[in-house]
Amino acid sequence: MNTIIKSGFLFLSIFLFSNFSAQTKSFKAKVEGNCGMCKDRIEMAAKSDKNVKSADWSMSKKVLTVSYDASKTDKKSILKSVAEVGHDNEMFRASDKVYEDLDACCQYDRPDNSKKMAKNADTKQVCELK
Ligand SMILES: [Cu+2]
Repeated sequence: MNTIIKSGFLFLSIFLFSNFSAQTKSFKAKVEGNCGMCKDRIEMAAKSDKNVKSADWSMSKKVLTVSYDASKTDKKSILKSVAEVGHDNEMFRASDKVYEDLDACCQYDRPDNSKKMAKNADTKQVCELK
């Protein structure tokens, strides 16, 4: 009887622990882009983080919805990966070089982020928008 209770507690604590350690959260973020190729590129970039469970970019709304393990990664790091492949978003601006290397159909109208950009922002690098 005692062992059954003990193993029951053990099972319960493992169950609770695994539930606590995997904190699935989600966010929506504005991400610039144009076409189906952009959609693939944006979603691939988000999913390159293995702690991202799902990523879906809406072409009509220009909004990326991500669900991720909040104990291992965060919105900032995911959106940085998205900017690194050329897509400006609400937290980061892609480098001019990467943007210019996108296919012509993917070169979305760039939002004017000049006011938000750091003064000495290097256009060869991803820039965090303040
Ligand atoms: Cu595109």
